[in-house]
Amino acid sequence: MTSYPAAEAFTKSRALADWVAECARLTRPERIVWCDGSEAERRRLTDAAVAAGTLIPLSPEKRPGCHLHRSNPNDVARTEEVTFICSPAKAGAGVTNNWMAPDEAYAKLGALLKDSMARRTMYVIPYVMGPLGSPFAKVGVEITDSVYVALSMRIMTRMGRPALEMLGESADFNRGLHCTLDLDPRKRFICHFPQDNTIWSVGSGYGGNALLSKKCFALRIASCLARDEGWLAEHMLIVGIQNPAGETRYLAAAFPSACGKTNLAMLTPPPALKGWKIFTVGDDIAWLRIGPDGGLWAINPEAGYFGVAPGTSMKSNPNAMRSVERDALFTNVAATPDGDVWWEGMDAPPPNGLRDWQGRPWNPQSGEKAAHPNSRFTAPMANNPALSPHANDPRGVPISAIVFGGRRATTMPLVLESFDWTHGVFMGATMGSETTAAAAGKVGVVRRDPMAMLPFCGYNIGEYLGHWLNLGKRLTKPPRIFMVNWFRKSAGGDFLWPGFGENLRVRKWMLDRIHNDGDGHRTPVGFAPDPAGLEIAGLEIAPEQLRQALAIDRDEWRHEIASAGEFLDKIGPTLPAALRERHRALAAALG
Ligand code: OXD
Ligand code: MN
Repeated sequence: MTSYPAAEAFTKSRALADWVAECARLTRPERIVWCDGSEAERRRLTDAAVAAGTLIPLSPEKRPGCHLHRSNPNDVARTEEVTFICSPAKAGAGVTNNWMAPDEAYAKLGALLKDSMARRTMYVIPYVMGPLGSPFAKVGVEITDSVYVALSMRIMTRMGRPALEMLGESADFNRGLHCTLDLDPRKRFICHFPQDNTIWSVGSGYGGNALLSKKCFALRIASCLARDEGWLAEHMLIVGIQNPAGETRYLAAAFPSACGKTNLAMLTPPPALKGWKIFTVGDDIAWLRIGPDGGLWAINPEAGYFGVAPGTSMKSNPNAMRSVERDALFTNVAATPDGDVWWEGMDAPPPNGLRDWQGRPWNPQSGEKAAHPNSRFTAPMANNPALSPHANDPRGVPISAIVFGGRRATTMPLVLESFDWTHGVFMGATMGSETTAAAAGKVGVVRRDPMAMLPFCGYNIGEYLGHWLNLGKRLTKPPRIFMVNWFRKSAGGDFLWPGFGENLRVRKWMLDRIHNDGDGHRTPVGFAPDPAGLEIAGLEIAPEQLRQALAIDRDEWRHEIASAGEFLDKIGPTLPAALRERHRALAAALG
């Protein structure tokens, strides 16, 4: 008979003690470890992970406090096809989610979880999403058999004792049960039970599937809590922009994966825009609430970055490179012989003697990537030189503008401002990104991804859009809503806009529109900048190229609105009538 430490030594919450005991009865771990978030615990867990071969220490000179993790090659990304919303009724999950009946999911995963932690350690990880003391903040507890998850949660959340203090005697916490099992993909399921504030995840150790604080809690479950409590949980970065006069305004921006969200959150201003500064509040998730002033306020619920490594360099994102200099965890990147890491798109050419993400000797003739295309870094946000002084502010930051963006080679101009909140919601609801040449045979096909939440909205997408519209009615000082596209191409296939740090020029236009009545003209599809209204001093761009980047082509837009309409049709009866109406009006305006 196994004896476990008494839960009362760690928590005053009867509900938490009971739930941990229930999970232990189901999974039968050899040991239970309650994580306190201390430095001593970090050392203990790291030593255990190194001894087990889960983590490989990197050079203390080159990457102090950093480790490399190699995952099972079959377990390298989020698995949307086995991710389920287990709401009581199928309609609750809507057309964009997979649904499984809650009883069926509990039974199916319960059978897999039975005795699954035998001869293993169960880590109990209490954590807070949001700044400590913030009215936005929420407690979660993840139970896992993975030391990699425990160490990652330490970076990504405010983990340990503060969470138990915040919870006190309450039963109000997210219950996340995770077990790696044997990583057989046939036994991989990520199930969400919004009605129970519960997540069960089995068969994967990958970040988005296994760090339950992130996509599972802070987006899928939190979007349901937000619907019920009157706020928003969004797949958005939050960034502060300080002008030369020292005034800082904040934007929240939603982009689908692989559209440069982390880069935009950490952008370095171009030399020509002297005196401008950028501050990162968050790079992936925003929780937004109506503030006492009637405006929208946002926090980043996370405490770290789980960023895509390939393509990150001193040129594309120096602040990210600085963030991974120490105390970072790398997953599935390549390893150099002197204990450093490497990935495609890093500044230096690949050194000799490289090992690829699976630990195999690699050279440029190997014919495969050295780092997995979805290899990641996990780094504390405190490492970011551009971290906002308000990243830990319990009040959050006031949002001046919401930005939606995708990867579009055609149609979408560099920037557009919506006519009003409802039109902005329409823009977000119908936003899309084009598939790239990598997705066989489907170049240029637009995948609609409403508010970049397609894989992350925990309930019916039509109701979600209705929730956005209702929230707008309660805002007396609503942020303005914009749409951007950094990826438009010329007929010859070249990008029309230089991107990266130069994107600050577009944000400057937005802020001018909001705060100084900046220039812009009305088009059938939104307000657009006059070419002279966009600050281009110090930028080498031919007037014709800029004209093309900003152009609104009626034929392209007729096609766009028809295709957006097909998507709205798929949502079915829960689609708010106001969005259907906007669609009709736009189609009519385009003739
Ligand atoms: C994502 C991520 O997949 O942030 O969007 O990891
Ligand atoms: Mn993301």
